[in-house]
Amino acid sequence: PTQIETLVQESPRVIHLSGSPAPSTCLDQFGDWENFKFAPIRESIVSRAMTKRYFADLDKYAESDIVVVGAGSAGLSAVYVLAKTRPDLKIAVIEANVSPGGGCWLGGQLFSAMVLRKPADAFLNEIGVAYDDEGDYVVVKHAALFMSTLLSKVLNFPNVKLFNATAVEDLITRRDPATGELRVAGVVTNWTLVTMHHDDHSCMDPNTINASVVLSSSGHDGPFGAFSAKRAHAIGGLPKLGGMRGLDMNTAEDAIVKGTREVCPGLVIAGMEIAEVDGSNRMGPTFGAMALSGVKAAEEVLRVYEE
Ligand code: AHZ
Repeated sequence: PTQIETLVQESPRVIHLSGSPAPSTCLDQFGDWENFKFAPIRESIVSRAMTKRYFADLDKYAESDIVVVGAGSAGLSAVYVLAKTRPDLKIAVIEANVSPGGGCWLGGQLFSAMVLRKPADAFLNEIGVAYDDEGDYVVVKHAALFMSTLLSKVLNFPNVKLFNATAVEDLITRRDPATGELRVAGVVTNWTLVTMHHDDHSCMDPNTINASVVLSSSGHDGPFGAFSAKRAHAIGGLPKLGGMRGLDMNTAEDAIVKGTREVCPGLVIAGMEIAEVDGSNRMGPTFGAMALSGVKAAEEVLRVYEE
């Protein structure tokens, strides 16, 4: 049997259907629905429960060790490795969309399954996602299973804060007075809806986060994508942009992982954003390179951080 078939055969529900005792669930704590009542609440308590934590996080993460731009598959894979390896580092993740996860909630053409070429199966084993082993590649039954598992791990780390609905709209930079070299030293952020309306509203000042290293994984070019690559190029931190090329699965995935690196001092780029920098191909609906670009990016970020 495949791994998934084995899991299904061993699942408690199947054992229950075949006559064994039902597994214990939270259902055991309910049952008297006639007398059911929630604990009391006042509306202001709910507001304060959210806002005091959010503002404490804004205060805490204004000085971060690492800022990650974009909570897609590459960025979150990197955050997983970083947060697990270095629980002492503060990692702020900035995601423009309301929902984190980027472009990998579904497989190609909105089909469910997610394909990852080997050796990316090692990352699935690490985060505990089951798959069918098809030889040179593996298949997760639903891409959302991969993303939701990864998100649940990442969000459980105490040293990670996800600021979603928040766009990075500029880079903080320093120029070395002696060499003239540009160094990325953090990010400028704003609510995404504000960022989208700078042209028709005035005086909407941004926020800032200082960091030792910025990891950008904002995806391929689009209304928001490839943000840091394009901005670094515009301000002289990157000599040229290659522009993402057409689809070629075989070459694209190796190129993305190999190309994942510090592209200018203080700025590491991972995932499809690196295709914009290097002029490498896209790969379409196969996700091994995103996971392993994230793993390599974590290594690069720590190398830069420790310099
Ligand atoms: O919302 C974006 C997405 O969730 C977010 N993002 C982009 N610009 C941002 C900004 N500030 C904050 N300025 C920003 N967030 O970055 C995330 C990128 O996720 P993604 O899944 O698009 O990128 P990835 O490189 O992790 O994975 C790309 C996977 C591929 S390959 C491919 C193809 O070959 O056609 N298409 C996709 C989606």
